Amino acid sequence: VQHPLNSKWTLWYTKPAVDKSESWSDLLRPVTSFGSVEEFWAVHENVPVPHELPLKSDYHIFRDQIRPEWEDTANAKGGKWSFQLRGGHGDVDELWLRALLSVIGETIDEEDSQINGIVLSVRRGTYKFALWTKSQEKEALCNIGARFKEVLKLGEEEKIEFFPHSASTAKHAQPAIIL
Ligand code: M7G
Repeated sequence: VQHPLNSKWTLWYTKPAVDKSESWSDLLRPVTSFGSVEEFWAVHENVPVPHELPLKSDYHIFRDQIRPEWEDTANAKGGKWSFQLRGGHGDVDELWLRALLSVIGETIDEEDSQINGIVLSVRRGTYKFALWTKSQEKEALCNIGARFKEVLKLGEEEKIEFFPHSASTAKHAQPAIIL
């Protein structure tokens, strides 16, 4: 018996560039899709966990038919709640799994979800978690952000930041909201 998820989801992977000639679109690839709890666990057991990923790689889990890019029409008017887990601070594998389950289990926002996907970026000295939303409706964003902090087990003093995708090409984008 399979337990269907609300949506079908696709796991994408960005591999690290080996030289500067490789563009973003050369590096980003869909890996696999899943539509049930059982299929999710089968995928999870067969891909590397975050601490095994190479520097400059990303995982992206997005609803089917949405590409993990600012340009996708589903993302264009939205943005991302971003959290940086710095070295030696918490267990990245456990937090990523918690975050993932909250997204595919739709426990972050109940009806009419604002969430399009979630991204993990492996960078020098830090793991970045980013929850991508389809709009920038302030009240909804603040509720989602508060839930995201619970899922990541963050204390009062630890901050998450919301960045509209419209600002993502700016050199030093400032967060629109800090929670
Ligand atoms: P990042 O992974 O968001 O930031 O983007 P970081 O590596 O500084 O942590 C890195 C680079 O990847 C960007 O400067 C873009 O060149 C490219 N890139 C990332 N995203 C999410 C997109 C996207 O959605 N669309 C396009 N066209 N390029 C992107």
